[in-house]
Amino acid sequence: MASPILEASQKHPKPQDRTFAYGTAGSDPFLATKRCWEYRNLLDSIVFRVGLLAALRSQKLNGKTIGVMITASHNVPEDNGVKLVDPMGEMLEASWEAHATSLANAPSEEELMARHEYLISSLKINTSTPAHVILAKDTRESGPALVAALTDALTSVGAKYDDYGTLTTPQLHYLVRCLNTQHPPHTEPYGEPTEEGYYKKIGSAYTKLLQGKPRPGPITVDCANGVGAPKLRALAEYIGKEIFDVKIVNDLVDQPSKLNYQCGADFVKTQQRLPPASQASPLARCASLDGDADRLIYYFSDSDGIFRLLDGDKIATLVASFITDLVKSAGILDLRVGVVQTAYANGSSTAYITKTLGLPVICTPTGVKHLHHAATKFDCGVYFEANGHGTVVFSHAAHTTIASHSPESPAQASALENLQALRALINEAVGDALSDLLLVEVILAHKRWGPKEWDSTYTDLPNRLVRVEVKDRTVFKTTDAERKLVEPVGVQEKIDSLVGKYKQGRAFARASGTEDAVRVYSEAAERGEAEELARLVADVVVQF
Ligand code: 16G
Ligand code: MG
Repeated sequence: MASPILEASQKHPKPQDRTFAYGTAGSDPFLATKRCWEYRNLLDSIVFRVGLLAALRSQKLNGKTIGVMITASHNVPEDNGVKLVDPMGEMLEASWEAHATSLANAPSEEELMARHEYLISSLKINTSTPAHVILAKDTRESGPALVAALTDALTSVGAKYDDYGTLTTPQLHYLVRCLNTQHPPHTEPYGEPTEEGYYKKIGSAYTKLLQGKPRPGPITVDCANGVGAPKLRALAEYIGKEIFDVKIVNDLVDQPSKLNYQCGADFVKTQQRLPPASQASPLARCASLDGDADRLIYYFSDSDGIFRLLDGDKIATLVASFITDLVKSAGILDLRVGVVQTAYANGSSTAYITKTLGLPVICTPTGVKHLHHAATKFDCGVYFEANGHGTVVFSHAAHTTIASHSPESPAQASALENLQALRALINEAVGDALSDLLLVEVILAHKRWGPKEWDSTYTDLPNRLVRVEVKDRTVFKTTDAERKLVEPVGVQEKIDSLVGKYKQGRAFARASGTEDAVRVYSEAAERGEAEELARLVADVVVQF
């Protein structure tokens, strides 16, 4: 009798002549994102095979719950992709990315069976351990068919699964962590493992943190016509309009072709302008989420109607300064607060963190998993990519201190209570646009700042990002957190000599992890110079 896995996998054949990679170049943990007209061919087999891997991962970890999210984030509506979530709500352990790639690329069903067997034996997996997987998808049209491929795989290996329907990516991360931390004393419970529990946890923390503070004025949030729209609405209903007066724009989830179209965090960050639907008055706070609500960008129009972006760097500095103040005010002396950034962080933000806030900064390669990992080196590690993905992670020592510190004055007691509520508000598992939105709103209320005061903490250096098409991007090899090229030999010297000609000049080139191109970033004291520098570096890069 044919094995159930073999039978099921025959319904999801891999297209020949394609090679897939999980977590390429340390960037997106999408196995592949592809156009709709061919998605059935491309992603169907991948998602099926990711299902097999998710079950193995759960079994390897003694039946812990693993998450699978079907989404292509900020990408065009026709794309789709898949991400795996590890038990504490973090991204799949790096060493397993190769296993995902191996299964996804098995050229035939027989080879797939062989590779599956090989993983079982080499990883010493006990296949009689019950596997548990939870899954969700964003609002894309291709989602339901991909969920069917996934559940076919899970059924074929006898894994138990729960389909949570449509969720934001961070909500799925939250649920995975809740489900795996339900049994104290060995783990600290993260929250109630339901969507409602998510709103309750962050909504009540927000309400608590706003007690006695000025009521934040209205905020306009562009939800990229994606899953963030209904979920933000549910959260806002839970909190109540008196203290969370949110106007939701770009919420057309029933029109899938509108997803991320002329809206969303990526649009605003790259175009540096308001999404057409967000017509807010001067100095009014606006924010944008991306298609799966794990990125957040703020912005506003100043009194002259000029667009001002408050990106991930501005969010990181705001959060780091607030936490530092709270820790001090609570009378806690021994918690190390630090910030993690990538090479894309504006030089002014890095200078502000080190010189004005007096905090350490770590720079890592692009890709959330690198930042997250580095942030765990601090007691309170604040990490954000300039594109708006980020959160704060607290060490075990920080948890214990915040939970058990004895305040010596009413002021210390109140700061400590705020720190405790802040921990509930922050989704430590992963960058979460909804939780980050509430976090920023709380901090602005505490500081009694509008967007203008926030913006004026430091001035971004003019910068430019260009995408350069090259023959083979894999020849570009970097070091020093992607800030320097080691190959092709000699290119870095050329970049250095160009950079040296500009006041406050800085530039780097790195191969994209998600697109077939090299990205060039530049900064300089004047806008025209930053643009010229980017162009000249691009001219060097394009020759390869
Ligand atoms: C992905 C990454 C993001 C990174 C971007 C860089 C995750 C969840 N997302 O979107 O962090 O900034 O890729 O793309 O890791 P690039 O390599 O094409 O420049
Ligand atoms: Mg995203």
